[in-house]
Parts: sequence; structure tokens; C-alpha cells
Amino acid sequence: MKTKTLPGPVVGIVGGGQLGRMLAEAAAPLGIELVVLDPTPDCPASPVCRDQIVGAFDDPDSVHELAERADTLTFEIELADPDLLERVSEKFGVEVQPSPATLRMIQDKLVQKRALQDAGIPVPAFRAVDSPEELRAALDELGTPAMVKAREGGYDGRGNVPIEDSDEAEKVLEEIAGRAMVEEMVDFERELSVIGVKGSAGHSPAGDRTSSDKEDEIATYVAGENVHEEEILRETVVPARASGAVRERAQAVAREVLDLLEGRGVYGIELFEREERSPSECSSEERSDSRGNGKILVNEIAPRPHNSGHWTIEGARSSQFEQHVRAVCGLPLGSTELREPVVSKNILGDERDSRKATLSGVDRLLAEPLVHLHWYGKREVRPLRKMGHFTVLGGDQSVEELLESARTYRRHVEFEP
Ligand code: AIR
Repeated sequence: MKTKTLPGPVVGIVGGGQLGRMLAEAAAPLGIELVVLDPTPDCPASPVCRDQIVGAFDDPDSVHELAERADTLTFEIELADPDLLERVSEKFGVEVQPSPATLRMIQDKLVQKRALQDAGIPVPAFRAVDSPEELRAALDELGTPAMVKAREGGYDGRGNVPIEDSDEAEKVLEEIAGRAMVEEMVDFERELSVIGVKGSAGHSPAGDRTSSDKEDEIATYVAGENVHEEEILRETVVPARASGAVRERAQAVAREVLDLLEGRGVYGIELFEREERSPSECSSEERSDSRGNGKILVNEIAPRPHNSGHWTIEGARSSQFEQHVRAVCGLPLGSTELREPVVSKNILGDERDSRKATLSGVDRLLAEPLVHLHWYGKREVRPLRKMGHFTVLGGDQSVEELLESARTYRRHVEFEP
């Protein structure tokens, strides 16, 4: 294998939000520079990367320019256009990682769920619904409440609408305003996620990864526990407060998902830990499933670093952002080992109207010795917009205490009216 040299390659990224910003921060020490494409001038990644091309994620001229200036392409938002990425990849001879085919599959939540189901990976029961009649028929089978999801375009909680009763079918589908699917509402004990990474074949094995000349190098982090409210992630607690067996099962399912996905990079795999059920409540397939009685179900996959993996910056030996950069550049992966228990907490926009973002009380937050702050540099605060996050770790605190502390510290800061 040809040796890698420094200075390293230039990575072109479609999207320059907070994920792009944290990717650039992680790439710099490796001698790798980033150029981002984002429609917002002075986007969050722009002050820390080599350059920003201002343009829409799917604007052909802008994506061409990105390809011309980069050695490898990737994306940090699912609104990237897989067809366009495929075309520029061929035209300019630059790789796109993960593969545009994977992006295309994940972009349509119905196609994604079918792919998982076809691979024998446990998922909640779901149906495609193209009309109120179909939705009502599906609800007869799946029961209410249930979750109606836009098949395409939703992120950060947009595009998921709970439905309580069949009478709401018209209204809910109008709200979705596009192709839809419905899923059973899973009675879960916890929402978990596993951050996984796929690197190239041929690097020597280390730690908890497997590798050979033929196989991809795959690594997973310990399962975290996600606390959502109004469909938006608020906190991630690591390790998840589940049994060791459940955490291991979650990692095993995540590895099955990684096997299915084409292309190198980091993937965020969201899972449900279903409540304990009696054998009579389980389907016959679940009863015969020796791997865990349908206890872990895959909710959704993201083909990029994920909000529930921000804890890895301080909490793991290598962060998800460094791993993504390493993976897309074909470098050996870093260690996914947990350093110590950690909690991350999002700083979301408050309920007031959109306005210029000014966060006050930052000195109080920074005076807390266990806190690490990440501000995303978004100029405008909007209701529930992801504006920053902080992690709390160390001091020999249990995860319960860390979570309690994080909730207290969150009250130190607020957006000015
Ligand atoms: N993002 C991508 N998919 C889901 C999320 N949260 C990140 C990316 C993207 C940014 O959110 O970093 O660029 C967009 O954030 P906003 O607040 O401008 O919508």
C-alpha cells in the first residue's frame, strides 16, 4: 500500500454547519484542510476551514467547484444531492465517501427501513402511506398512537408527526406535505445510539476493531443514551444506563448496520431499547430470535457524524469527527475507547422569535471546571435551533450526577431577548 504523506489532502464537504465546523477542528491537527459548500455566507464552519463556497447544496456549479478544489468529497447534511455527487465524482475523478448510493438509500426513510428489514436487522413495524385511507388502514394494524414520518427532507425533528387517532389522518398528512410512512410507536425503555465508523481495508488491527485485507475496518463506540423532547435531542448520557448485555447488543446491531452500508465514514445509528414484554406479546419471529427477543430495534441511520456522538470529542480517545476525516481520507482509524463517563447537553434556541444570537452567562458556564463548551457560531437564534452544546465529564461523578450537573449548568446561560 502506498504510504500517506503530509501535508494531507483537501476534503470538500457539502454543508458547513456545526458538523462541518467540528470536522474542520478535528482535521487541522492531521494536516488535512477542508473546503465547505454552504448557502449561508459565513456559515459555522467558515471561520475554521480553508474556504467556503457560498452556494446551494444541490447547485451544479458550486458542487463542480468543490470537486475541483478537493481530493475527496463528503457531506455533513442529508440534503446533499447523490446524483450530482455521482456525476462530479466521475467527471473529476474524486471519491465521494460515504457512497452516494448510501446517501440515496438513507434519504428516503421508507427505502432505508426496507433495506434494514431485508437484511434481517430488527426495526419497528412500518407501512408506506400515500393517502388518508392508507394511513387509516395502517393504523388499524399498527394501533395508535403511531408516528407518521416524511419520507424525505426531515431533520432535527422536522417531518415527524405523532398521530393519536385515525380521525387525524388528513390533518397529519397535510402537515407532512409530501410522501409519508407510518411506524408503530415503540414502547421504549430508552433511546440509544451507537456511533460507528467504516474505514478502508488493509490497516493493521487494533483495539476493538476487526480488519483483514478484504474486509473494511469497522469500529463502534459504546452505546449512549439519548434524551429527546419534542423530537429534538437534549442530552446524551454515556455509557447508556442500560444493562451491559443491552449495550453490547446495541453495538452488535450497529455492526450489522455498518456491514450493510457502502462507503467509508462515520454513521450515527439510533436505536430503541424496547420495554420487556411477555412471550405472548412477541411475534413468532421475535420468539425464535435467539439474539435478544427483539429488544433492540433500529430507528434511523445518519450517514455522517451525529449529534449524539458529540461527547466523543472529550469522552473518547478519538472523536467521531476525527474518525470521519480519517475514514474518508483512507487513513487508519483511531481508537473508539471511552475515556470516562460523560454527558453532553445541547444548547437549543428558546421559544422566542428568531433574532440575533447573543448568549449571556457564558463566564458562569466556563467557570465550571468539568464543562467543555462548543459554540457553533450561528448568527441567528431560532426556536429549538441547535446553537451549541457542552459536555460534562470527570470529577469521579456517576452519569446520574453528571446529568444533574449538566441540567444545572444549562441554566447558567440564556439567549438575550
Ligand atoms: N445537521 C445535519 N443534519 C442534521 C443536522 N443537525 C447539521 C449540519 C448542518 C446544520 O445542522 O451541520 O449543516 C444545519 O443547521 P441549521 O441550524 O442551520 O439548520
